[in-house]
Amino acid sequence: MSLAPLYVTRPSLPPFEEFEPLLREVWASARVANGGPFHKRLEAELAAYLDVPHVSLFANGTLALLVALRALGVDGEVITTPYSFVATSHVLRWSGCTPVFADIDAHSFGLDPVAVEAAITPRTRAILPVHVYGRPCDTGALEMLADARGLRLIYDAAHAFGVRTNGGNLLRSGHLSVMSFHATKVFHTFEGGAIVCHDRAMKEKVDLLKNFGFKGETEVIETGINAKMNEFQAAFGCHLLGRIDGEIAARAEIAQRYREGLAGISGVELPADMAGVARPNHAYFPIFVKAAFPLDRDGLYRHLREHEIYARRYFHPLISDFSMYRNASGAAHLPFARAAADAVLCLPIFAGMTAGDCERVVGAVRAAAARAPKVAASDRVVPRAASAAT
Ligand code: T4K
Repeated sequence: MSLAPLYVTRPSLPPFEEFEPLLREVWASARVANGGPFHKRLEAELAAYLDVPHVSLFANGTLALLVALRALGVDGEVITTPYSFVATSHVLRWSGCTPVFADIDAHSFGLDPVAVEAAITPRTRAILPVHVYGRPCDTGALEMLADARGLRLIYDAAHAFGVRTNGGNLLRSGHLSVMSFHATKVFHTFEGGAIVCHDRAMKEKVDLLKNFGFKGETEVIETGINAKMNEFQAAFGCHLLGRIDGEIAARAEIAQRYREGLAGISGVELPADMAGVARPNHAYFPIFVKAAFPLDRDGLYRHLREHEIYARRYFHPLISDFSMYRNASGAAHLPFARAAADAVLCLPIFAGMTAGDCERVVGAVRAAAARAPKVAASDRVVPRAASAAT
């Protein structure tokens, strides 16, 4: 009997009939783009939900990052992480900036402030860290560093929707935070993104930049771009936002089942909970496959695929290993990032996953764990040293 494929994630899509009235409302209004009523409503509702002063919606997170850099006038060198989705570095190159890689710390998987400080040169203008998997970076240390050295601090918060911390709001750190609302994210608008702004002046600037730089009907005052979210996406966002706490709670249940099911497997490490996080968002469920496991990480990845379980190696290869970044400053020495990239496997997690799905994944990992060390997987096992980057 063939099993249904189990993907690393599935977008939350509430029953279509529930969304249909909003869809009809947009259709009937004939206001489908350029800051219509749902766009305004979602910005306001997100600002309230996330407890931030202002939110500006975008067509996707990548464009939002580009606009954030432009809004802060960032040029020169920008210190960033190699352990992320490639968009984090690409936006720097698209903006004419020079990415400089610094290592991550092995707990948060975010930029290590000590490594960042060591990478600062007279040409450094900004720091672009990522809250990987929704795990907060050391925002206090990064903020102190940025302040002391007069640097812009822009957070790639693509994974951080709905994370609640004890004291202080993650999205209020730094100069700007940028979110992704891609279908693979905890909260999504199919494609989409947002910039969190701390004051009205910045919100106005960002709004202007995402709309070609128009101020009013006939004046253009910035070299803007078209990065606006449309009304269908915004309407869907309003709908999903009403259910988001339930979605995150469902993910928390899956995460707990995984933790119980995977406990005690030699060679499978789970990241420790982060102190100071009152509510994680369970955006991803990374495990780290270490030497004590009978298969290497790629062996387990393939073993799961044979069982129609499509785990993903987020983030392998490191961005600094892609050909266009290999010669970037800092790319040669990133030991913690490399160790994480070589061992990580993100297991399926999404709100619609059942307990049975979870058992299926745990069962497949346990079956692999029961194999004789480095033998049973025969020719499917790539020896550790020869593991191919894919
Ligand atoms: N910064 C960070 C740290 C990011 O992670 C990202 C995006 C960005 C910036 C840029 O934000 P955006 O411009 O994308 O808003 C995915 C996403 O495309 C990407 O948004 C995300 N990060 C990245 C981590 O993952 P892929 O190439 O791995 O996605 P894909 O198409 O292989 O999808 C993964 C699985 O999800 C599929 O196997 C099946 C499932 N899926 C996916 C889609 C799109 C569905 O079931 N339905 C769907 O519609 O990049």
